[in-house]
Order: sequence, then C-alpha cells, then structure tokens
Amino acid sequence: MRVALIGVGQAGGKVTEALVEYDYNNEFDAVRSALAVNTAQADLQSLRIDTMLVGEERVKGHGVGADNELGAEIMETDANVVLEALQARVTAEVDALFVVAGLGGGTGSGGAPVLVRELKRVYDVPVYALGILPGRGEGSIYQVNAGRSLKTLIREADATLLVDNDAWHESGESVVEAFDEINKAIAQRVGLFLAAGENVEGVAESVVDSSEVINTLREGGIAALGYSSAVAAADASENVNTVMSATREALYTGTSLPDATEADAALLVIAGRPDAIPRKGVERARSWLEEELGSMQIRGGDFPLESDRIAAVVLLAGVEGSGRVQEFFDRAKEAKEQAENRRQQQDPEEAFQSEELDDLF
Ligand SMILES: Nc1nc2c(ncn2[C@@H]2O[C@H](COP(=O)(O)OP(=O)(O)O)[C@@H](O)[C@H]2O)c(=O)[nH]1
Ligand SMILES: [Mg+2]
Repeated sequence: MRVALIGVGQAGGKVTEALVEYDYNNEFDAVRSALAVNTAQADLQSLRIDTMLVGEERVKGHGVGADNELGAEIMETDANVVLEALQARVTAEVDALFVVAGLGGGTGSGGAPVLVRELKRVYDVPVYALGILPGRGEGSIYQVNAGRSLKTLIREADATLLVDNDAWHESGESVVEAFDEINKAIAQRVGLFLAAGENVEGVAESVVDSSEVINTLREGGIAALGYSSAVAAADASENVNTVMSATREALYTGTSLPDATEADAALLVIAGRPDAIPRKGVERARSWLEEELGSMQIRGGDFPLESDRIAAVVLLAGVEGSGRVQEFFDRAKEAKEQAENRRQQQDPEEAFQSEELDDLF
C-alpha cells in the first residue's frame, strides 16, 4: 500500500526515518512521503528526512518533557501549519496515512491523537496510527501517558497498529540500548507489510493489495503485526511445512504485541519468490489461522519478492481483548493511582478529605 508517514515526537521521527530508509533500500516505493514533527529542535536535527518544528512560541524548541497535555495543546495550535506542509506530500496516489509516535512521552503521546483527528477532517483515505508502547521497565509516567494516548487514539484513528517496545528485541539489554535495534525491526516488519501489494510485477490473482489491508482494519480498534521467516527450498512443493511453521511462529512468538493471539480479523501475507510459494501451504496456513483466532475473517495473499527466504506477515485486527492490552491498561491505571496517592500524601488535608476514608461517626 502506498503511504504517507508523519512522525510525531522523538520516537515517531526515528521510526519514520527507519521506515523511509528500509523502503528506499529495498526499492519498494511504498512510502511516498514522510515528515517528522517535533517540539524539540535537537531531536529533529539528527534526522535525515524532512522535519518541522512546532510550538516554538510556547517552548522555544526545547520540547515538552513528558507533558503530553502540553504536547496535545501545541498540536491543536499548530495543526494548520502541519496540514499545510502535508498538502504537497499527500498526493492522490496515497492509499493511507500513518501517524507514528511513541505513546509514553510528551510530544508524540499528546500530539499524535490530535493530528490524527485533524487529518481525518481533511483526508478521505484511512488515517492509521503506528503507536509504540513503553517497555515494562520504563517509569510510571510513561505508562500513564501511553494509557491516555492509546485510549484517545483508539477513538480517533481508523485503526491503531501497536508495537510493544518489549516485543522485538533480545532480552537482557535495556530498552534504551535497544532502541536502534527495535527501530530496525519495526522498519523491516512494518516496511515489508506496507510494501505488500506495491512492488508487484506480473500480477497474479493471489497477490495481496491495499484494499485487503484496509478491509482487514475496517472495524478499527487495536491491530498488531506478526512476523517470521525461514530459508526456502527451490521447489514450492517442499515449502508447505515452511509456510505453516513461519505462520505459526509469526502468531505465537513474533507479534508486535506479545500475547495478541485473539483477533476479529486477520490478513496473512506470504512473501517470497513466486515459484517457491506453495498454494497448498498457503491454504493450510490460512485455515490454521482461522481456527487459532476463532475468526472467519481471514484474508490472504502473496507478496512476490526476490529472496531465498519465505516470510509470513500476519496483520491482526481487533486485538483489544488481548492479555497484553488489558495488562497495559491495568498498569497505566495503577500508576495513575500511585501518583494520586503520592499527591495526597504531599497534601495532608486532601488525604483527610478522601472519600475512601469513612468518617468514624
Ligand atoms: N522504539 C523506540 N521507542 C522509543 C524511541 N525513543 C523513545 N521511545 C519510546 O517512546 C516513548 C516516548 O519518548 P519520546 O519519543 O522521546 O517522546 P516525545 O519526543 O516527547 O514524543 C518512550 O517512552 C519510549 O518508550 C526509539 O528510538 N525507538
Ligand atoms: Mg525523548
């Protein structure tokens, strides 16, 4: 699918840049344009894509810290200049817009939902969010910010594709050390998914196209992406099990949101050399997914690619009920309660007035 990317905040800009570079290096041309928006000048300076500073009057290019309410306010004020800058970048050939942001910080956390809402007012194509959840090791303010941002994104975006920062990196290293690795993993997986249906030569009927992505995401809510790949044999008939096991691993060990194994709808893309992709394997993998997810809405298609590997990319739609999302909202709520308790401890009078404490008589 052909997309325009708008990164908001530091993570938003860096992940957008990684996606642009992956798409360019592989000559997919799915990413038609990209813009990074931030309140922090320093975070924009290092990027090799087009950038735009917002909120200069309020924060003088110094960013908003982790104040996502300020991030949202600034985007409200400056939405028009961002929309103006996008006019030339969102051409008629674009199938969808993606607003990319880390949900735990300030500029992206607050700005992304506002920008999504504004984009939806202007454009007819779907406006999706690519949201990055803070890892478990990040502080409680990040969890609270992400909880509020996610809640609002679900309301505003046509769908929100979530990547958990704990999902796609080696355990052991801290999330911060791993950011570059995580960004590369996101770029490769999301980039491959976006390119499906684009780089198509000698179009066969089995090839996936952008309308299938859009239809899979039609119900909105939270989406996740699964990925796995394996070396392929030259002959398709020998790859039936390879397709099956790649699909299984994509769902059970390779999703962007660990434990997202229940979904309302899904799209299974098998990428590889056309003559190495077994029809029988693809059909089998699709019915397996249908049973595993308990959903009849499983779309499927190929992504022809010059490679000695076969990859399974699974888009899962409607995963709000997954344990990971629930756990995340619980964590965010808990962190918020802790913060409130701390505030009450600092303010003894308020603690006495708390309705949770019953009067003696
Ligand atoms: N995957 C990834 N996540 C990041 C990166 N930088 C920050 N994050 C995450 O994004 C959240 C927000 O941080 P940041 O983007 O710096 O905030 P903002 O600039 O105010 O939007 C953090 O809680 C991290 O979870 C990055 O380069 N890659
Ligand atoms: Mg930052």
